[in-house]
Amino acid sequence: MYTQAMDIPSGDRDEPSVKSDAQYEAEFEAKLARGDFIEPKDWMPERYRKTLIRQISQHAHSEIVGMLPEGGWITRAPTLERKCILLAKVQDEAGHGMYLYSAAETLGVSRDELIEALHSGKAKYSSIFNYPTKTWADIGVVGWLVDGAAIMNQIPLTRCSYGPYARAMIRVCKEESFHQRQGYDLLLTLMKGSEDQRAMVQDAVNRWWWPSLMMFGPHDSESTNSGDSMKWGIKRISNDELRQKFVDATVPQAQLLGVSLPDPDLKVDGATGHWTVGPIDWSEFWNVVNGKGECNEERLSDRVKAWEDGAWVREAALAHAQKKRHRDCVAA
Ligand code: FAQ
Repeated sequence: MYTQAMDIPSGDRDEPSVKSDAQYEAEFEAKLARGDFIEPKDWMPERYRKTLIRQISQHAHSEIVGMLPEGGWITRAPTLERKCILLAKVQDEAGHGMYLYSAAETLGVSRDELIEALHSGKAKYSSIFNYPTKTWADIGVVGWLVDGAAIMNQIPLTRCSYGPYARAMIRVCKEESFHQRQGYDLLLTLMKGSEDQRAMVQDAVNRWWWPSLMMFGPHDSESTNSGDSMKWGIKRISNDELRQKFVDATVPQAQLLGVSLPDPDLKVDGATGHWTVGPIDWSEFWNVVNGKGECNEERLSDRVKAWEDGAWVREAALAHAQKKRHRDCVAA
Protein backbone atom coordinates (compact mmCIF):
# COMPACT_ATOMS: atom_id res chain seq x y z
CA MET A 1 0.00 0.00 0.00
CA TYR A 2 2.86 2.38 0.78
CA THR A 3 5.06 1.58 -2.19
CA GLN A 4 3.03 2.58 -5.20
CA ALA A 5 5.08 2.50 -8.37
CA MET A 6 5.55 5.55 -10.53
CA ASP A 7 2.26 5.78 -12.34
CA ILE A 8 1.18 8.90 -14.15
CA PRO A 9 -2.46 9.55 -13.28
CA SER A 10 -4.72 9.72 -16.29
CA GLY A 11 -8.20 9.88 -14.75
CA ASP A 12 -10.97 8.56 -16.92
CA ARG A 13 -9.35 10.05 -19.98
CA ASP A 14 -7.94 6.74 -21.20
CA GLU A 15 -11.49 5.67 -21.88
CA PRO A 16 -13.50 7.16 -24.71
CA SER A 17 -15.27 10.04 -23.07
CA VAL A 18 -17.02 13.22 -24.00
CA LYS A 19 -16.55 14.82 -20.60
CA SER A 20 -15.48 18.45 -20.51
CA ASP A 21 -12.95 19.90 -18.04
CA ALA A 22 -15.89 21.45 -16.20
CA GLN A 23 -17.45 18.01 -15.75
CA TYR A 24 -14.19 16.52 -14.46
CA GLU A 25 -13.89 19.43 -12.06
CA ALA A 26 -17.48 18.98 -10.89
CA GLU A 27 -16.85 15.27 -10.20
CA PHE A 28 -13.67 16.15 -8.29
CA GLU A 29 -15.57 18.71 -6.20
CA ALA A 30 -18.38 16.21 -5.58
CA LYS A 31 -15.89 13.61 -4.32
CA LEU A 32 -14.39 16.16 -1.94
CA ALA A 33 -17.86 17.15 -0.74
CA ARG A 34 -18.75 13.49 -0.05
CA GLY A 35 -15.48 13.07 1.85
CA ASP A 36 -14.24 10.43 -0.63
CA PHE A 37 -10.52 10.04 -1.16
CA ILE A 38 -8.96 11.29 -4.37
CA GLU A 39 -6.83 8.42 -5.70
CA PRO A 40 -3.76 8.54 -7.98
CA LYS A 41 -5.60 7.76 -11.23
CA ASP A 42 -8.49 10.12 -10.56
CA TRP A 43 -8.73 13.40 -12.40
CA MET A 44 -7.48 16.29 -10.27
CA PRO A 45 -6.80 19.99 -10.90
CA GLU A 46 -3.17 20.71 -11.69
CA ARG A 47 -2.85 23.05 -8.71
CA TYR A 48 -4.13 20.35 -6.35
CA ARG A 49 -1.49 17.98 -7.70
CA LYS A 50 1.27 20.60 -7.39
CA THR A 51 0.25 21.54 -3.84
CA LEU A 52 0.31 17.89 -2.80
CA ILE A 53 3.70 17.27 -4.41
CA ARG A 54 5.04 20.34 -2.59
CA GLN A 55 3.67 19.41 0.82
CA ILE A 56 4.27 15.64 0.69
CA SER A 57 7.82 16.01 -0.63
CA GLN A 58 8.67 18.69 1.97
CA HIS A 59 7.29 16.35 4.57
CA ALA A 60 9.40 13.46 3.22
CA HIS A 61 12.53 15.63 3.21
CA SER A 62 11.80 16.66 6.82
CA GLU A 63 11.66 13.04 7.94
CA ILE A 64 14.95 12.23 6.25
CA VAL A 65 16.81 15.38 7.33
CA GLY A 66 15.19 14.89 10.75
CA MET A 67 17.27 11.73 11.21
CA LEU A 68 20.44 13.82 11.40
CA PRO A 69 20.10 15.74 14.69
CA GLU A 70 19.29 12.52 16.56
CA GLY A 71 21.42 10.10 14.55
CA GLY A 72 24.60 11.63 15.95
CA TRP A 73 23.54 10.60 19.47
CA ILE A 74 23.05 6.87 18.80
CA THR A 75 26.65 6.06 19.67
CA ARG A 76 26.51 8.34 22.72
CA ALA A 77 23.29 7.06 24.31
CA PRO A 78 23.93 6.45 28.02
CA THR A 79 22.46 2.92 28.29
CA LEU A 80 21.86 -0.06 26.00
CA GLU A 81 18.10 0.40 26.36
CA ARG A 82 18.22 4.09 25.36
CA LYS A 83 20.48 3.22 22.44
CA CYS A 84 18.02 0.59 21.13
CA ILE A 85 15.11 3.01 21.49
CA LEU A 86 16.91 5.81 19.67
CA LEU A 87 18.09 3.48 16.92
CA ALA A 88 14.50 2.27 16.39
CA LYS A 89 13.20 5.84 16.35
CA VAL A 90 15.72 7.09 13.79
CA GLN A 91 14.99 4.05 11.60
CA ASP A 92 11.27 4.84 11.85
CA GLU A 93 11.94 8.35 10.50
CA ALA A 94 13.68 6.80 7.48
CA GLY A 95 10.62 4.61 6.92
CA HIS A 96 8.34 7.65 7.12
CA GLY A 97 10.43 9.38 4.48
CA MET A 98 10.09 6.32 2.22
CA TYR A 99 6.29 6.09 2.56
CA LEU A 100 6.05 9.81 1.82
CA TYR A 101 8.33 9.76 -1.23
CA SER A 102 6.24 6.84 -2.52
CA ALA A 103 3.04 8.80 -1.93
CA ALA A 104 4.52 11.79 -3.80
CA GLU A 105 5.56 9.53 -6.71
CA THR A 106 1.92 8.54 -7.27
CA LEU A 107 1.38 12.16 -8.35
CA GLY A 108 3.69 11.77 -11.34
CA VAL A 109 6.99 13.06 -10.01
CA SER A 110 10.10 10.91 -9.75
CA ARG A 111 12.06 10.34 -6.56
CA ASP A 112 15.22 11.52 -8.32
CA GLU A 113 13.57 14.87 -9.07
CA LEU A 114 12.52 15.23 -5.45
CA ILE A 115 15.94 14.34 -4.07
CA GLU A 116 17.58 16.72 -6.53
CA ALA A 117 15.29 19.55 -5.33
CA LEU A 118 16.33 18.86 -1.72
CA HIS A 119 20.04 18.64 -2.49
CA SER A 120 20.08 21.80 -4.59
CA GLY A 121 18.34 23.74 -1.82
CA LYS A 122 15.21 24.38 -3.92
CA ALA A 123 12.91 22.28 -1.73
CA LYS A 124 12.09 23.19 1.84
CA TYR A 125 12.14 20.91 4.86
CA SER A 126 10.99 21.64 8.38
CA SER A 127 12.73 24.59 10.03
CA ILE A 128 13.09 22.61 13.27
CA PHE A 129 15.88 20.39 11.97
CA ASN A 130 18.25 23.31 11.53
CA TYR A 131 18.83 23.58 15.27
CA PRO A 132 21.65 21.68 16.99
CA THR A 133 21.20 18.84 19.49
CA LYS A 134 23.79 19.91 22.04
CA THR A 135 23.19 17.53 24.96
CA TRP A 136 21.52 14.20 25.73
CA ALA A 137 18.55 16.13 27.14
CA ASP A 138 17.98 17.54 23.64
CA ILE A 139 17.14 14.00 22.51
CA GLY A 140 14.39 13.82 25.11
CA VAL A 141 13.11 17.27 24.23
CA VAL A 142 13.08 16.51 20.50
CA GLY A 143 10.92 13.46 21.24
CA TRP A 144 8.63 15.32 23.59
CA LEU A 145 8.23 18.65 21.75
CA VAL A 146 9.22 18.03 18.12
CA ASP A 147 7.49 14.66 17.75
CA GLY A 148 4.65 16.02 19.88
CA ALA A 149 4.19 18.92 17.44
CA ALA A 150 4.57 16.55 14.49
CA ILE A 151 1.74 14.30 15.77
CA MET A 152 -0.53 17.25 16.42
CA ASN A 153 -0.02 18.38 12.84
CA GLN A 154 -0.20 14.91 11.30
CA ILE A 155 -3.30 13.42 12.92
CA PRO A 156 -5.59 15.64 10.80
CA LEU A 157 -3.57 14.55 7.75
CA THR A 158 -4.90 10.99 8.22
CA ARG A 159 -8.14 12.56 6.92
CA CYS A 160 -6.44 14.41 4.07
CA SER A 161 -8.37 14.17 0.79
CA TYR A 162 -5.52 12.44 -1.07
CA GLY A 163 -5.73 8.69 -0.34
CA PRO A 164 -2.04 7.64 -0.46
CA TYR A 165 -0.99 10.53 1.82
CA ALA A 166 -3.82 9.94 4.30
CA ARG A 167 -3.08 6.19 4.53
CA ALA A 168 0.65 6.73 4.99
CA MET A 169 -0.13 9.09 7.87
CA ILE A 170 -1.99 6.43 9.85
CA ARG A 171 1.14 4.36 10.37
CA VAL A 172 3.36 7.43 10.73
CA CYS A 173 1.18 8.78 13.55
CA LYS A 174 1.27 5.48 15.45
CA GLU A 175 5.05 5.54 15.34
CA GLU A 176 5.27 9.25 16.21
CA SER A 177 3.25 8.50 19.31
CA PHE A 178 5.95 6.06 20.50
CA HIS A 179 8.57 8.72 19.65
CA GLN A 180 6.86 11.34 21.76
CA ARG A 181 6.48 8.99 24.72
CA GLN A 182 10.07 7.79 24.65
CA GLY A 183 11.21 11.44 24.71
CA TYR A 184 9.01 12.29 27.66
CA ASP A 185 10.12 9.15 29.48
CA LEU A 186 13.77 10.06 28.91
CA LEU A 187 13.12 13.51 30.40
CA LEU A 188 11.22 12.12 33.40
CA THR A 189 14.25 9.94 34.13
CA LEU A 190 16.65 12.87 33.89
CA MET A 191 14.41 15.02 36.13
CA LYS A 192 14.68 12.35 38.83
CA GLY A 193 18.48 12.55 38.58
CA SER A 194 21.00 15.13 39.74
CA GLU A 195 20.75 18.93 39.86
CA ASP A 196 22.99 19.07 36.76
CA GLN A 197 20.69 16.72 34.87
CA ARG A 198 17.64 18.83 35.72
CA ALA A 199 19.50 21.95 34.58
CA MET A 200 20.40 20.20 31.33
CA VAL A 201 16.69 19.45 30.69
CA GLN A 202 15.68 23.03 31.44
CA ASP A 203 18.35 24.37 29.10
CA ALA A 204 17.16 22.07 26.30
CA VAL A 205 13.52 23.11 26.85
CA ASN A 206 14.55 26.78 26.72
CA ARG A 207 16.21 26.27 23.35
CA TRP A 208 13.52 24.06 21.69
CA TRP A 209 10.25 25.61 22.88
CA TRP A 210 9.95 28.49 20.41
CA PRO A 211 11.28 26.58 17.37
CA SER A 212 8.69 23.86 18.14
CA LEU A 213 5.89 26.43 18.00
CA MET A 214 7.28 27.67 14.67
CA MET A 215 7.00 24.16 13.19
CA PHE A 216 3.27 24.75 12.62
CA GLY A 217 4.09 27.42 10.06
CA PRO A 218 3.27 31.14 9.89
CA HIS A 219 0.13 32.64 11.39
CA ASP A 220 -2.99 31.87 9.36
CA SER A 221 -3.06 35.46 8.12
CA GLU A 222 0.43 34.94 6.58
CA SER A 223 -0.09 31.37 5.38
CA THR A 224 -0.04 31.55 1.59
CA ASN A 225 -1.08 27.94 0.94
CA SER A 226 -3.78 27.45 3.57
CA GLY A 227 -6.67 28.88 1.52
CA ASP A 228 -6.35 26.28 -1.24
CA SER A 229 -5.22 23.47 1.05
CA MET A 230 -8.21 23.90 3.37
CA LYS A 231 -10.62 24.20 0.43
CA TRP A 232 -9.29 20.95 -1.03
CA GLY A 233 -9.28 19.06 2.27
CA ILE A 234 -5.50 18.64 2.28
CA LYS A 235 -5.25 20.58 5.53
CA ARG A 236 -8.20 20.12 7.90
CA ILE A 237 -7.08 22.37 10.77
CA SER A 238 -5.26 25.68 10.40
CA ASN A 239 -1.67 26.43 11.46
CA ASP A 240 -2.76 28.62 14.40
CA GLU A 241 -5.42 26.21 15.64
CA LEU A 242 -2.93 23.32 15.64
CA ARG A 243 -0.33 25.45 17.41
CA GLN A 244 -2.93 26.29 20.07
CA LYS A 245 -3.84 22.62 20.53
CA PHE A 246 -0.17 21.83 20.96
CA VAL A 247 0.33 24.56 23.58
CA ASP A 248 -2.77 23.45 25.50
CA ALA A 249 -1.59 19.83 25.52
CA THR A 250 2.03 20.60 26.34
CA VAL A 251 1.85 23.13 29.20
CA PRO A 252 0.42 20.59 31.68
CA GLN A 253 3.09 18.09 30.59
CA ALA A 254 5.78 20.69 31.34
CA GLN A 255 4.24 21.24 34.78
CA LEU A 256 4.25 17.50 35.49
CA LEU A 257 7.84 17.27 34.35
CA GLY A 258 8.83 20.19 36.58
CA VAL A 259 10.26 22.48 33.91
CA SER A 260 9.31 26.05 33.06
CA LEU A 261 8.58 27.21 29.54
CA PRO A 262 10.64 30.22 28.39
CA ASP A 263 7.73 32.61 27.86
CA PRO A 264 6.98 35.33 30.44
CA ASP A 265 3.64 35.99 28.72
CA LEU A 266 2.37 32.41 28.93
CA LYS A 267 -0.97 32.45 30.77
CA VAL A 268 -4.43 30.94 30.77
CA ASP A 269 -7.06 33.01 29.05
CA GLY A 270 -9.88 33.08 31.60
CA ALA A 271 -12.56 33.47 28.93
CA THR A 272 -11.53 30.56 26.69
CA GLY A 273 -9.54 28.35 29.03
CA HIS A 274 -6.72 28.20 26.47
CA TRP A 275 -3.06 28.88 27.26
CA THR A 276 -1.90 31.97 25.38
CA VAL A 277 1.71 32.50 24.37
CA GLY A 278 3.74 35.65 23.83
CA PRO A 279 4.75 36.90 20.37
CA ILE A 280 6.66 34.46 18.17
CA ASP A 281 9.85 35.77 16.57
CA TRP A 282 8.97 35.23 12.91
CA SER A 283 12.18 36.85 11.73
CA GLU A 284 14.03 33.88 13.26
CA PHE A 285 11.65 31.47 11.52
CA TRP A 286 12.10 33.01 8.06
CA ASN A 287 15.84 33.26 8.56
CA VAL A 288 15.97 29.51 9.19
CA VAL A 289 13.53 28.69 6.36
CA ASN A 290 15.66 30.78 4.01
CA GLY A 291 18.77 28.76 4.75
CA LYS A 292 20.44 30.92 7.40
CA GLY A 293 19.81 28.83 10.51
CA GLU A 294 22.57 27.46 12.71
CA CYS A 295 22.72 24.05 10.99
CA ASN A 296 21.24 24.52 7.47
CA GLU A 297 24.56 24.13 5.67
CA GLU A 298 25.67 21.18 7.75
CA ARG A 299 22.34 19.36 7.31
CA LEU A 300 22.33 19.74 3.53
CA SER A 301 25.96 18.77 3.11
CA ASP A 302 25.44 15.70 5.34
CA ARG A 303 22.45 14.68 3.20
CA VAL A 304 24.37 15.12 -0.05
CA LYS A 305 27.31 13.13 1.36
CA ALA A 306 25.01 10.30 2.52
CA TRP A 307 23.46 10.20 -0.97
CA GLU A 308 26.85 10.09 -2.67
CA ASP A 309 28.24 7.51 -0.23
CA GLY A 310 25.19 5.32 -0.90
CA ALA A 311 25.60 5.37 -4.70
CA TRP A 312 27.22 1.92 -4.72
CA VAL A 313 24.21 0.44 -2.89
CA ARG A 314 21.80 1.82 -5.49
CA GLU A 315 24.04 0.63 -8.31
CA ALA A 316 24.35 -2.85 -6.78
CA ALA A 317 20.56 -3.08 -6.33
CA LEU A 318 20.00 -2.08 -9.98
CA ALA A 319 22.63 -4.55 -11.22
CA HIS A 320 21.00 -7.30 -9.15
CA ALA A 321 17.56 -6.45 -10.56
CA GLN A 322 18.92 -6.53 -14.12
CA LYS A 323 20.63 -9.91 -13.56
CA LYS A 324 17.44 -11.32 -12.06
CA ARG A 325 15.35 -10.09 -15.00
CA HIS A 326 17.84 -11.67 -17.40
CA ARG A 327 17.78 -15.00 -15.48
CA ASP A 328 13.97 -14.98 -15.42
CA CYS A 329 13.86 -14.31 -19.20
CA VAL A 330 16.27 -17.17 -19.93
CA ALA A 331 14.29 -19.53 -17.67
CA ALA A 332 10.93 -18.59 -19.26
N1 FAQ B 1 9.57 24.84 8.08
O1 FAQ B 1 1.39 28.56 3.55
P1 FAQ B 1 2.06 27.86 4.68
C1 FAQ B 1 8.59 15.62 11.86
C2 FAQ B 1 6.73 27.27 4.59
S1 FAQ B 1 7.90 15.96 10.36
C3 FAQ B 1 9.90 25.20 6.82
O2 FAQ B 1 1.36 27.84 5.97
P2 FAQ B 1 1.61 25.04 4.32
C4 FAQ B 1 8.86 14.18 12.20
C5 FAQ B 1 5.73 26.59 3.67
O3 FAQ B 1 6.32 25.45 3.05
C6 FAQ B 1 7.88 17.74 10.30
N2 FAQ B 1 9.03 25.83 5.99
O4 FAQ B 1 2.46 26.38 4.21
C7 FAQ B 1 10.14 14.05 12.90
C8 FAQ B 1 5.41 27.70 2.69
O5 FAQ B 1 6.44 27.83 1.70
P3 FAQ B 1 6.23 27.23 0.21
C9 FAQ B 1 7.37 18.19 9.00
C10 FAQ B 1 7.78 26.06 6.46
O6 FAQ B 1 2.33 24.01 3.54
C11 FAQ B 1 10.25 14.34 14.25
C12 FAQ B 1 5.49 28.94 3.55
O7 FAQ B 1 6.26 28.60 4.69
N3 FAQ B 1 5.94 18.02 8.95
O8 FAQ B 1 8.85 16.51 12.57
C13 FAQ B 1 7.38 25.67 7.75
O9 FAQ B 1 0.19 25.28 4.00
C14 FAQ B 1 11.47 14.20 14.90
C15 FAQ B 1 4.12 29.45 3.97
O10 FAQ B 1 3.51 28.50 4.89
C16 FAQ B 1 5.27 18.22 7.83
O11 FAQ B 1 5.84 18.54 6.80
C17 FAQ B 1 8.33 25.04 8.57
N4 FAQ B 1 8.05 24.66 9.84
O12 FAQ B 1 1.68 24.69 5.89
C18 FAQ B 1 11.26 13.59 12.21
C19 FAQ B 1 3.79 17.98 7.92
N5 FAQ B 1 6.09 26.04 7.92
O13 FAQ B 1 6.15 25.73 0.34
C20 FAQ B 1 12.47 13.45 12.87
C21 FAQ B 1 3.08 18.25 6.63
C22 FAQ B 1 5.71 26.65 6.78
O14 FAQ B 1 4.96 27.82 -0.34
C23 FAQ B 1 12.58 13.75 14.23
N6 FAQ B 1 3.09 19.65 6.26
N7 FAQ B 1 6.73 26.67 5.91
O15 FAQ B 1 7.48 27.67 -0.52
C24 FAQ B 1 2.18 20.53 6.69
O16 FAQ B 1 1.28 20.22 7.44
C25 FAQ B 1 2.27 21.94 6.14
O17 FAQ B 1 3.13 21.93 5.01
C26 FAQ B 1 2.79 22.99 7.18
C27 FAQ B 1 2.91 24.36 6.47
C28 FAQ B 1 1.79 23.12 8.32
C29 FAQ B 1 4.16 22.59 7.73
